[in-house]
This record gives sequence, C-alpha cells and structure tokens, in this order.
Amino acid sequence: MIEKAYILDSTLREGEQTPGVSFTIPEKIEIAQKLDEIGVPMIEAGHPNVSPDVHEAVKKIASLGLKAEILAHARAVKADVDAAARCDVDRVAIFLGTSYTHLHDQLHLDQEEAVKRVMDVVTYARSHGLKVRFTAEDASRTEYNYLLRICRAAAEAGADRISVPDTVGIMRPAAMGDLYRRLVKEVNAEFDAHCHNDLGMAVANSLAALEAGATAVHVSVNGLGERTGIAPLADVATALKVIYNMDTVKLEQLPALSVMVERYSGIVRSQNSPVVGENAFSHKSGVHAAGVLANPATYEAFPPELIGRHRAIIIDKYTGRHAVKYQLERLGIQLSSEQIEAVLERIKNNPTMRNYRDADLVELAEKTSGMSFAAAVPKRVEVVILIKCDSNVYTTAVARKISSLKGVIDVNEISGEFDVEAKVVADSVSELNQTLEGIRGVGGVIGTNSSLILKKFGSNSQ
Ligand code: HCA
Ligand code: CU
Repeated sequence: MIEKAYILDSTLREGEQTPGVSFTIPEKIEIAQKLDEIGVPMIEAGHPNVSPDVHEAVKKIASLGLKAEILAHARAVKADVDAAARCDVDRVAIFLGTSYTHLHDQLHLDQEEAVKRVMDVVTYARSHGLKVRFTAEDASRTEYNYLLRICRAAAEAGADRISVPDTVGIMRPAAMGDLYRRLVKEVNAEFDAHCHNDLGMAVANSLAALEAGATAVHVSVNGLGERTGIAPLADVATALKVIYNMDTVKLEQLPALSVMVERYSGIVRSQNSPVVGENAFSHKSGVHAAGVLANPATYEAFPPELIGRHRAIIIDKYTGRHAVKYQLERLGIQLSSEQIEAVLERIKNNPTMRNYRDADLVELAEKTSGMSFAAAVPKRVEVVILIKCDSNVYTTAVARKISSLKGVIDVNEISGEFDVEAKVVADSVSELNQTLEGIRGVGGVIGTNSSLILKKFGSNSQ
C-alpha cells in the first residue's frame, strides 16, 4: 500500500549531472513545460550557482507560471540560497553531506557544526519566504541517530520536506523500508526518496520508501543522473499504476517525453529497458507469440496501450506458425496451412535473417505460393533529402520555397556539409521523382542526396 506519491522530476538538475549532458535553455524550458503538461507536481530545475546559464534557466522556468512547484538545488550556504531566491523559485532544496565520509573528508565539519549550519541556512531560506526541503546527502550511509538528529533540526528550523537520498545506490528495498518507517515516525516532516541506481535497485528502493511512508519520489526522464543515474520517471510512474493502481502522470505521453530527452541529452535508453524500450512489447518465440495472440496477458505485465504503445510480433527463426499466419493476414495475405508451413520452414532455415520486415514476408509468401501479393507491400515511401545551396543564396529563402512543394512535409536548415534537410512523402516512385525534380529546380539548389526511411523509431513507432 502507498498513501501518497508525488513525483519530483530532476531531469534538469540530477539529469544534467550525467556525463556528456548539457541542455540548452530552450530545451530545458520545453522539457519543463512537457513535465508540467503530463502532471508532474514538482520540478527540480537546477542548481543556480553552478553556472550563469543554469541560473538563467532556473529563473526562466520559475517565471513560466507552470502548475508544478519549481525547486532550486543549493548547498547549505547562504550564497546558494540567495541565488535560489533571485530565481524566484517556490522551494529551495538545501543539501549537506551527513555521513562520516562527507563530513570528515569532504566538508571538514564536525557533526555539531553541521547541525548548526543546516539550522542557520534553513532559517535563512525561510526568512526569504522560500519553502525548504532539506537533503541529508549520503543519508543511507549516515549513522541513524545522527541522521535523526539533523533531520529533526532541519524540520524545527522550517524544512517541511526532507530528502534521505541513497546517494551511492547501496541500499536494498527491505532496509530502505526500515529506514523510512523509523524516520517518518520520529520526524515531523514529509519525506522524499532519491535513489541512485549503482546496483540496479533504484526503482525497487524508491517503491520501498513510498510503501514505508515517503510521500515524494525523485525521478528523471530516462533515469539520467550522476554515474548510473536515478530511478526513471516512466518506470516509476508505470509501476505505481500497474502494481499499486495509483495515478500520477499522464502515462500515454511518457514515450514521447523519453524520446525528446534522448534527443536533447544524446543518451538513448537501451532497446530492452522497461516501459519505453523498443522491445518492451515485442514477442519473439513461437510459444510467446502464440500465447499473446490468444490472450495478450499471457506474456505482458500490462497492456502497451496503457502508455500509448502497441505490441509487436517478431519474425525470425524462433517464430511459430501462429505468428506467421497473423503477420501475413495483417498484410491481407491468406495462405493455406501447408503454404504457411512452407514459409515457416524457410524462415527457420535462415538463421542469419534477424528480423523479417513486412516486405520480406511478402516476398517469402510469393516465393512459396507462386502467387503475387504486390498489393500487400506498403507503397508509401518516405525520404530524407539533404540539399546543398549555392554559397551566394539566402538559405532561408531556398528552404521556404522547398517547404511549399507538394509532398514536402518537414524542412530544416542545418549545419555541416549540407544546408537544408527536407522530408518527403510519396505514394509512388514517380511521385517521388516529381518532388525531387521540383526541389532540384528551386533556384540556388546545387545538389541533393536522398535516403529512404526504412524504419522509424518514435514515440508511436511500434
Ligand atoms: C547531488 C546529491 C544528490 C542530492 C539528492 C537530493 C544525492 O548531486 O548534489 O537533493 O535529494 O544523490 O545525494 O543528488
Ligand atoms: Cu542524486
């Protein structure tokens, strides 16, 4: 049972601490708006004193008038609280390492000094009219009695929320439950869970903390964060729905958000990751596919439609006859059972073919049956065209002309070897040629390079 689970998304703060990631301010604004739109109630927008651009991003996000509470991260120093106040955020999250390692080796503070520092800085933030969360950094390696003491001190000074992070990801769910049950009982504040994924426990530990009385859970889109990151938003929100029947955010928009953050961060989730991974609703072996075709629940924890996705049946040497029949019928092809067996035999005898696309299956059906199924092959083609412009023409004018041509659906000015990129759709090769001729005929275009789109990977690609 979980009573409350407010999602706090820290893609813009913890997520930007991922090696190699630096979002632009417009990207951060777009991410924050999308998080707000899907119903995330708390957005940690950044640590303003990190750099001028982080400061500006936090300030801009705080001024957007979003429904979500906007937080700034801050060390337990007055200058960081001042910076948060200048950004006009709703809440400042003040962190201080409380474990022996952090106090002794990093901060060179004794336990008494740290308690006093936290009380002072929390009081200072409250006097600026800011709501305060206190984070006992490295809480999971902090001696319990001291952790209790510093959390109580922060609460007394005015922190109504306290984060007890598993900063290095060494907890296990049962221990997490014990820790939160004690703290929730003994401290007069609401608790946040912030679980790192160093041992792959982030989601399990987050849920354990919520079960034990934490009321907020920190996540990031795609699990971004220091080292191996923290609990991913999609995984936590979907688990809350599937296991506890709790509604948090608009689940069907999670795949699109994941793709947006993949693009802006340059970090892609693996194919087999939960919920948003490409394989999450793909069924391969003959036994699995037959089960799912009879009743999807046979091999699915939850229906893909819950998060706006679709299931896929994979065709390769593991495939069985049910899957072949299903895929062919989906393409409008009816074969006798002997013909299906023959198609299957060819598939099973070609282990190097890893994944049959529709066109490959149609070809096999034709070879096996001697019939023609040309009508079954999807005719619509999509092509990406890279366009080079003469150096003395105004690229924007060329791009604008191209975007008005029939069949052109998307045009971007780009940097690099080419100047403009256009996406073209056509119902036949001759129609495609006409559009290409049209593009080549635009004044200033001196060269093109076309590539056929074979497979799409977007939020609704499956
Ligand atoms: C950090 C540490 C932190 C803080 C978590 C929190 C952690 O990167 O500054 O404020 O709840 O993991 O301890 O991310
Ligand atoms: Cu962290």
